[in-house]
Amino acid sequence: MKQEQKATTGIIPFIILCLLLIVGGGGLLYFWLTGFRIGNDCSGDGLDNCWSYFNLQGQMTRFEKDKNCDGNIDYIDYYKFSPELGREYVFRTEADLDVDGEFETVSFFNHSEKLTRLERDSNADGRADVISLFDDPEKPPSKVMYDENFDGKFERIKNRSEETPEPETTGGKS
Ligand SMILES: [Ca+2]
Ligand SMILES: [Ca+2]
Ligand SMILES: [Ca+2]
Ligand SMILES: [Ca+2]
Repeated sequence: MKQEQKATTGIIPFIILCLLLIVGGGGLLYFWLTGFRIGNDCSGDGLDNCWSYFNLQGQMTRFEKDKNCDGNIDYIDYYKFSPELGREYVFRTEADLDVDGEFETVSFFNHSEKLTRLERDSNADGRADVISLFDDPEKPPSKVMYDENFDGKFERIKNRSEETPEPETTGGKS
């Protein structure tokens, strides 16, 4: 009987230790998944309206901003660490330019943080309907695709090089 009691009392600290490990591990997992964030007052009104997110390695993963200070985030930069560059770089930006709560404008950047692709959801159905591709950010887009009837298919495609109209094709030799 006495031996049994001893065994039980010995098990309780072990259970507590396990629980602490689970809670601590859960906390670490939470930080690993969500990272930690630092708020900043970018507008000078005394309230935080910019937030930087970091992962456990201390690398920046996201930067959020409430540009018009209405309490809702309307601009997000996504960062990725590049071992070649030895630092984080912005590879994607989402913006709610018309501040209606929907991030309708998405920009994609290459390793040199140059714009390569711009997507716009103009009818707020959650699907991009104008896609612009850039080979040189200094120049107008090399290709623009339009989904004018919002069915998910891009029926109109405009190439920058297509300044001259395509030669007319005839239905066949007569
Ligand atoms: Ca806002
Ligand atoms: Ca919007
Ligand atoms: Ca759309
Ligand atoms: Ca379409």
